Amino acid sequence: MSKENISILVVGKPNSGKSGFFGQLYNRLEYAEEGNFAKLLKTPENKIALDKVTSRYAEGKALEHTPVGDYDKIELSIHADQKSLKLIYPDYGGEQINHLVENRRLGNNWYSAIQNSNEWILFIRLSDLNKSYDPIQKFTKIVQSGEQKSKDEIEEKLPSDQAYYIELIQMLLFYKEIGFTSQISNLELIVTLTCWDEIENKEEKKPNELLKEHLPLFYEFLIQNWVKTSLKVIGISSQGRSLDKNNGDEEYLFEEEGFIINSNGEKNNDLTSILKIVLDEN
Ligand SMILES: Nc1nc2c(ncn2[C@@H]2O[C@H](COP(=O)(O)OP(=O)(O)OP(=O)(O)O)[C@@H](O)[C@H]2O)c(=O)[nH]1
Ligand SMILES: [Mg+2]
Repeated sequence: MSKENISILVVGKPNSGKSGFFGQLYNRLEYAEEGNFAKLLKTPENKIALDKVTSRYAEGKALEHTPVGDYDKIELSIHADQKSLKLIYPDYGGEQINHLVENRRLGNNWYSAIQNSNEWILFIRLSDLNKSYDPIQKFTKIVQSGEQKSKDEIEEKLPSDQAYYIELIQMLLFYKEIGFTSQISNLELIVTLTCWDEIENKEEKKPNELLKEHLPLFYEFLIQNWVKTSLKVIGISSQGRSLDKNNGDEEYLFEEEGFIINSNGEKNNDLTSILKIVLDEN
């Protein structure tokens, strides 16, 4: 793929760390330090969501869920290694992504964001897997509500995380009008394991090994359908560590927190180095 005019679409379920990532990346780009890999090209038109992140982190507090329909689209125009990149996040709260998988429907804004993108970043928070589709929880709810359903009917409504992500990618590819006749090489996919700080038993493991361990079917789906060089798996922790929603941590310095783990498992404290990965420069 030509690495000019890169337009990256960031996609992730609710609670996967999207707002935190954009807020922290924006801060690093805006107040770029000397050695940082990338800089902000222009101030984004819509900064409300980004400023909200900064003010929560300034108080040392965890972020609130992005209300559905609260924002339009966040777009960061970036300059990195003499190239222009655009990072796009159609932010309506991650429910829009659930909506796409559950109803196979997509709003117009999403449609054009998918059409105009030539690179995707998919956020997956491993520590959050199975929560929204926890079979026991759903079964308990059905029993409590007194609904009479057969076992098959119940199981039908329980897409596993693996099925969810496969379906999501298939839906996005459908709207991008890319088929499976040959392995995909013209659309780069960066699977990003978010909130890396809270992943357990990760010592010595590379991001792709963790993805394979936690979502083996989805991993297999990806490596079968993507050309090796167009698929990357990395890790990120934009917040750096856990915070509480109500009790602010006075010692938390958001300017110094956050890191990236590249596909070789190497850590970099410069959050803007994610763009180095996008540009295939590490
Ligand atoms: N431990 C840890 N927590 C994080 C990190 N990034 C975000 N969080 C927390 O995880 C929760 C979800 O993060 P958000 O960035 O709001 O996630 P989102 O994808 O925007 O979620 P929606 O707005 O619901 O779609 C918040 O409480 C954050 O404070 C991280 O790197 N590490
Ligand atoms: Mg959000």
